[in-house]
Amino acid sequence: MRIALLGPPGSGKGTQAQRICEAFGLVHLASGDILRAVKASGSPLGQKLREFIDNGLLVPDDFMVELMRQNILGLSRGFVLDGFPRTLPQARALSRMLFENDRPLMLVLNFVVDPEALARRFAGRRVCPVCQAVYHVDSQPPRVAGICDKEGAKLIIRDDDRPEVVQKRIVTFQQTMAPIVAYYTQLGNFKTIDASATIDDVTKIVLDKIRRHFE
Ligand code: G5P
Ligand code: MG
Repeated sequence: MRIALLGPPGSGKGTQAQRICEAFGLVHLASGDILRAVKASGSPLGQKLREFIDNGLLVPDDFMVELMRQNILGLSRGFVLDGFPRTLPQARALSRMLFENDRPLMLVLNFVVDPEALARRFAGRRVCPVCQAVYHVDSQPPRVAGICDKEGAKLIIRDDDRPEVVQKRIVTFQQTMAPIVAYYTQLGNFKTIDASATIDDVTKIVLDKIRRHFE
């Protein structure tokens, strides 16, 4: 299976991608996680990326496509893309690179969440600085408050989850998503998911859609 998840910041792409990968034995490729790992390295490239990510701006397409190419083309298993593609040039470049390798994208799931639910998700999101696992203080709390279940590390609030940056990220999403949705609608294999419910309920909907698509 080769699947891509689209949806606004905070819509649950990362959370659901993790569950899809566990259910079907796929590799989770989250563009944001890959970028944050480079950012955290403190290298000159990491410093440069910080200027985009922490200000809610998109990293330039050419760089993004090359970074994801390096991560995607070495894979022998199926994958779930989370956060990529995010612009029409990225979507087209992805189609080209997968087509050249005879491994086209098989399904695109578009997560739609009402704005009030999104705001609640941002307000309570906490992440592990080591493994990037995602939690929510109410709906997906860790076993011990403030501590990652897997790493034992102290959970943090993402640098780009400050309200003013969240607002910018949502506007950026609204400005760039329509052409991608049109592109994948025209190609087919495009399904919309109402992702406003609880995490477990959304997982059921998502896994069910995937099973039906591939049966
Ligand atoms: P990212 O890292 O790709 P975004 O903005 O696309 O960031 P984000 O914020 O990571 O997306 P998400 O993954 O969609 O959100 O959501 P999540 O973290 O799983 O869930 C959010 C919260 O809601 C959590 O607390 C979770 O517990 C809860 N939750 C999840 N699912 C559900 C549910 O079903 N129900 C309920 N009730 N709760 C739920 O990108 C970051 C930056 O990197 C750069 C850009 O600068 C970007 O701003 N970047 C790129 N730039 C250019 N091109 C690209 N392709 C780029 N990719 C990243
Ligand atoms: Mg994410």
